[in-house]
Amino acid sequence: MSPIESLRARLPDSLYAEQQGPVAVLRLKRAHKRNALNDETVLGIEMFFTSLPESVASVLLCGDGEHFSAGLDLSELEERDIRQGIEHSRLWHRVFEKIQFGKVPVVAVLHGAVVGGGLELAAAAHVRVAERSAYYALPEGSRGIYVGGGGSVRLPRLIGVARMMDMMLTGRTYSAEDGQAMGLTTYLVDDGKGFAKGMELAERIAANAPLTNFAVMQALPRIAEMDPSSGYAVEALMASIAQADAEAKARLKDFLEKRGPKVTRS
Ligand code: 1HE
Repeated sequence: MSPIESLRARLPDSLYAEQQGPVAVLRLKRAHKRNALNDETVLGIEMFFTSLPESVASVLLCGDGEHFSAGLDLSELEERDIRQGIEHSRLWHRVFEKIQFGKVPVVAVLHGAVVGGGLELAAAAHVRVAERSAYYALPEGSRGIYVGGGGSVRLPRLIGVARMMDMMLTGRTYSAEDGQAMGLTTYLVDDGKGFAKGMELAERIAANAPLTNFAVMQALPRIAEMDPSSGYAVEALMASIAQADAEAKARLKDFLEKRGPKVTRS
């Protein structure tokens, strides 16, 4: 059994993992419940991101069926008291941190409903691709609850406090085009084309020097939160560590000896 097959065997039925070259694909596979995220699925996501085979250099996250994810499984919400509610939210924080600050970059392909906890999950990825069918909402307000999967932290950094406030207070839905215009996604493709685009990007990411991917994932978001003078200091350290790596030296040599790729227009 290959490493990805043995990982797949440990995942719940609501998730499916496969590997294409250096890219591991994690598919939400609970379309009959619109990929709603129950505890079993959230724990499975954690297992996936903490057990990635060594040969994996990037991840593609996508969903089966008509929708990326309907968010929190509302049928599990009823019985929780305050303490259990806090623990549940902290569980999501722990798991989504393992996506954002895990081992490899994650490309999320979004389509259909990307709502509530589904949008929070998407926000933990590093690159987001939307198909035109995608739409975004935070229906927590209308359900009498509040985001609990890190949405208050990640979403304002992506779309701003004002937009998130509007979404939560008025139930506003944003279209795929809106999401693209506001920077929530950085690629917008026709329906049915998201997986191929996401795979192309994930393969490109996987071909980067591992230390560069580390720096972009781990240092960039932290530097962006620092005061500028601390940020410059950490950036200088990160830059010097990255450039001292043998992989960087080999790539620079390739370019200088006319073997490396040139930057091209898209
Ligand atoms: C669900 C869920 C769910 C669907 N939990 N079971 N999220 C929401 O408030 C979104 C709720 N869902 C919807 O608004 C709609 O289902 C969709 C727009 C996503 C899709 O509509 P549609 O017509 O394709 O599907 P459906 O008929 O509404 O649902 C199909 C089944 O999925 C149905 O179950 P069935 O047994 O009757 O077939 C639905 O009950 C089930 N289903 N969504 C449980 N979310 C860490 S805090 C995060 C807080 C949140 O995420 S709050 C936002 C929750």
